[in-house]
Amino acid sequence: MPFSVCMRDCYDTCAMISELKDGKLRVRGNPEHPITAGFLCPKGALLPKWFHAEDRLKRPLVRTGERGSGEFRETSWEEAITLVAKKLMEAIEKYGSESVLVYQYAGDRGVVNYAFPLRLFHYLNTAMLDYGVCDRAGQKALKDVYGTAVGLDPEELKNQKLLVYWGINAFWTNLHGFTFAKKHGLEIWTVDVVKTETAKRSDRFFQIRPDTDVLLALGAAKIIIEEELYDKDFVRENVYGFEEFKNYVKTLSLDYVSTETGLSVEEIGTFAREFAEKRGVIHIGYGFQRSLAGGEAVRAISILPALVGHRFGFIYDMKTIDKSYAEGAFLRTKPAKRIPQVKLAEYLERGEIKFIYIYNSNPLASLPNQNRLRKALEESDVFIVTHDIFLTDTALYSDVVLPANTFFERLDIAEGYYHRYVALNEPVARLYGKSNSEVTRLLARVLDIKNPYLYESDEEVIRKILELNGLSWEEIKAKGFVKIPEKPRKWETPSGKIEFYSQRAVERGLSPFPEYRKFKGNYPLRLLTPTHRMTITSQYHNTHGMIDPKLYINPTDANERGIKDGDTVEVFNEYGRVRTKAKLTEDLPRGVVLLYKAFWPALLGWNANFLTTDKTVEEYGNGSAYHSTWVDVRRV
Ligand SMILES: Nc1nc2c(c(=O)[nH]1)N[C@H]1C(S)=C(S)[C@@H](COP(=O)(O)OP(=O)(O)OC[C@H]3O[C@@H](n4cnc5c(=O)[nH]c(N)nc54)[C@H](O)[C@@H]3O)O[C@H]1N2
Ligand SMILES: Nc1nc2c(c(=O)[nH]1)N[C@H]1C(S)=C(S)[C@@H](COP(=O)(O)OP(=O)(O)OC[C@H]3O[C@@H](n4cnc5c(=O)[nH]c(N)nc54)[C@H](O)[C@@H]3O)O[C@H]1N2
Ligand SMILES: [Mo]
Repeated sequence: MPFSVCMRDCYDTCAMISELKDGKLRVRGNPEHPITAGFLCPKGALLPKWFHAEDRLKRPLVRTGERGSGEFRETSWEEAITLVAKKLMEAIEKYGSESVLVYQYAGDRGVVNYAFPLRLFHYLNTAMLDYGVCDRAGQKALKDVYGTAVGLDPEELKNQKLLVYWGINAFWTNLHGFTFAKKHGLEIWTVDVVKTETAKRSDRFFQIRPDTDVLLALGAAKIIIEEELYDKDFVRENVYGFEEFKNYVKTLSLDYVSTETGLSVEEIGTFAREFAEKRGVIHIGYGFQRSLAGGEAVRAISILPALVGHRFGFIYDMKTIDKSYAEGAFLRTKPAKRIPQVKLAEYLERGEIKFIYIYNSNPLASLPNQNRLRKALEESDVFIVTHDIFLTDTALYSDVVLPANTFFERLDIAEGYYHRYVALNEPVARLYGKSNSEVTRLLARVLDIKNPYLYESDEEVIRKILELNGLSWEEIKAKGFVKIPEKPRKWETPSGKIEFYSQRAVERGLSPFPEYRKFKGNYPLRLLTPTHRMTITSQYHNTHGMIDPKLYINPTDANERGIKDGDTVEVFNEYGRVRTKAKLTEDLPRGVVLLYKAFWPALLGWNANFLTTDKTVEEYGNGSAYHSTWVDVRRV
């Protein structure tokens, strides 16, 4: 039976075994996989529903009505590709190659499927995307301190006592990691603003105010240092700037930390002392670093495991294989113009983009400040091509829509961002559409490009990637997955040590030590828009249908506004307004409201991103700041 890999943008990237029985797809987890361990999450179990969905796109579409009206005519692949090629060349001839942008992201984690189309755009020297929606600020922050965002191999958790989930709702977003930690008897703590399902299943929960993570981390570091609970030998040998850091936290008042975080001095003390005693490791989430305070917070948090003697005592992003061959940047003859992902609207407004090719992504659901983005698209003369499995909001705004197939219909490999395995994905059956690499080859042919790199087969690319990374094709064919071996590594910082005093941060004009900064919006309530249990960003809304569009609000905030459970409310700010039903809950502190992220506006009439800010964390690589959004709510 074919091996499959769940290719969603998810920590776990589950190894599966699939079969087609009486024309129906069946999937189950591959029991041999050490982390994903033969069981699927509630979304993964419904993958056959997604695969067989009736609303899958079957034929290419060409727009006939106003942009966004949803009026299209069906056409042949030949006509669609010829039109795309013609418009692409027109844009290049008239406005230059940098007027063309390829916009792709997280829809599918297959190495070939994700990267191969980029070869064409590199070959044409087009503008490329500078990814910033997801984990950018944390990536940069960890590079500042450790020189890498690749931390602890989670299998090492077997030898640990305490795991802190800091700003991650692992029970929903990293179920196999959560189960693995529980199975190996680790004590689990959660630090979050919201009493999440992970918090409810943890041994301790530290509920803190938004943006104050940096203070909790610095306060805990102060106690660990001043009570001499840290690993002195390790720190002496391996830390750069310890004495300066010690002086920096000396001036910090724990009463101030307590007032700001909302935790008592006693709780902060418990955190620090038990963390040191149990030599804790920290899984640093992605959610909370998508805020203006996110980069500084990750920098501060990452110091704690080093204080207690861990070389890489954090988990963040395990992406470890080199995939650059698949992407083929070597085909360029000019350095790439990079467009910050969250600033797409700004570039459209300035008329810098005339042709945009979108695949693996649904920016008209997932990008912030949708009102601005949609207006920019409506008012610009950009030609939009979207390659997707479904008629998403982004597809609805396109000039040409190309049907994609699913990962059950092609060969690929994928790695996770939580564990150190690469898994094989074999085709099970073919229903509709074409893969991302197939469309690339078609386009290259119509454009009459002769370069052989644009015609390599999926298997050739996969074999080459495995070879370049020292991994075996035979082993992956036999078992369905291979482990990426861990080599001994040093910290890739300017000093070669763990930098409590960060030289890279200083170079970017930041303080050498993480700083607490207060942010204030124009409205009284902080809006958080985290992940939902049954979707992956916008995916599965249309197929699984199990979404939750309610506005969650603390009862006191609700009472002050005369809002009762189930009332219809309007949520509004400077970016937009949306209407939905209110749900009162003590799981949220006062001053914080919550909407789950990025459902399909085309199905719901709105989503959270009609309210979110498109500001970026500039000093941390233009990372997104979705969570730095403020709103007010009124009953209607
Ligand atoms: N408010 C708010 N918004 C957020 C976030 C948040 O925390 N709050 N989180 C952000 C984060 S972390 C991320 S990563 C982004 C993700 O945002 P996106 O990159 O837009 O991700 P998805 O919504 O998963 O959309 C992926 C699309 O790819 C399509 N697709 C799947 N497989 C294939 C394939 O094989 N080929 C092709 N051509 N298409 C395919 C799917 O049908 C889907 O429409 O969203 C961000 N948006
Ligand atoms: N079920 C499901 N799984 C997913 C996804 C999905 O959409 N659904 N998306 C995938 C993607 S693209 C990503 S990037 C990952 C994200 O995975 P997670 O990191 O788990 O992402 P989030 O749910 O966005 O945020 C985690 C937590 O951060 C908290 N938070 C917000 N602000 C603060 C703060 O100031 N301080 C602290 N300490 N906490 C704060 C939120 O309350 C939330 O519980 O998940 C992946 N897995
Ligand atoms: Mo993400």
